[in-house]
Amino acid sequence: MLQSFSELLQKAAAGPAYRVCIAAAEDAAILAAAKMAQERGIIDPVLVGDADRLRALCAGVGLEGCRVLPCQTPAECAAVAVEAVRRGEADVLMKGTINTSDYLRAILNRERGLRGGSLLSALAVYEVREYHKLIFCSDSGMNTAPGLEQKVGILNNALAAMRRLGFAKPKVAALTANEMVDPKVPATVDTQALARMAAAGETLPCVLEGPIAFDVAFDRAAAEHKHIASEISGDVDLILAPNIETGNALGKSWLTLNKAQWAGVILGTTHPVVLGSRSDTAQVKINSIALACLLAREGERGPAA
Ligand code: COD
Repeated sequence: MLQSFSELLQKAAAGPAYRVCIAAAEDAAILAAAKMAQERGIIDPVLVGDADRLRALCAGVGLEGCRVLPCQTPAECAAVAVEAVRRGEADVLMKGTINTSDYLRAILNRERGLRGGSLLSALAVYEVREYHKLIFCSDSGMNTAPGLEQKVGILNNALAAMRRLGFAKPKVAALTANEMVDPKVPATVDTQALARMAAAGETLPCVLEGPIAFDVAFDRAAAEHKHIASEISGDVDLILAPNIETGNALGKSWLTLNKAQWAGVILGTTHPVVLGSRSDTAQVKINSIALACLLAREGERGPAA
């Protein structure tokens, strides 16, 4: 079971170098991350963007020997990078200095995208100092207001990815504002349905509780105080967010106020896809690259038993 980002980087470095195609790569932090990942033997970067600017920026960070695919606009960069992955000229797609929605639209393109035939979803992983293990969270980056069917897809995508990382039966908090099922609060009805489906074995294996509020999910004393019997309280692996705002704000609060680290990927695609934020540090970008590469490698080994 993956415990930390340092372990993630070690594991990714122990495997083959993947050709990572970066859409709109003209950014010093991205190229610094690409160089770090190249030096560790994790990736062989392919850069998409303005060739002159890329050459100057690569010289600035000491990144050498990369293939460059010249492009001008961010939308063009996304399309060219996706096409390079589709043609087998790269193994992994990575977001550069491009708006997330534009990047996702290139991936979702029916004829020329990387759709895998089912729901695509974003998975984020956080290393928060005050918590004893990694926290996975989905979906805080792609599906904005998922209904029950989409939530099942988001859950199964996350569980399949976590399985590849050694989590056989993750503890899942299907997050809401409290523990009461109330028809006027649709998220509580959805989480109750999800808990029933998980208990009946209708999802990939997990221990899912919901509706459950954040304090009960992460603080056993809060659960005891509220007289809530919980198998997951204080030991959650995965947060299933009711909507994009909740997951996104939760993650960003850890990053800004707790100096947490994170990694982000898109799941359900035909090829591994890195999803990060333009404001991420080089260290965070390399975490995301390593996560996508490790998931790719474990996926090539076939589904976990
Ligand atoms: N999985 C599979 N197919 C999908 C998905 C999905 N998650 N989302 C949309 N589709 C398909 C639809 O079925 C349809 O065929 C086509 O794609 C277009 O669907 P729309 O019209 O709903 O999609 P768009 O293009 O308007 O928006 C899709 C985005 C993913 C771009 C949009 O939902 C979005 O911007 N999401 C939030 C991104 C974001 O801001 N993240 C936070 C910052 S990290």
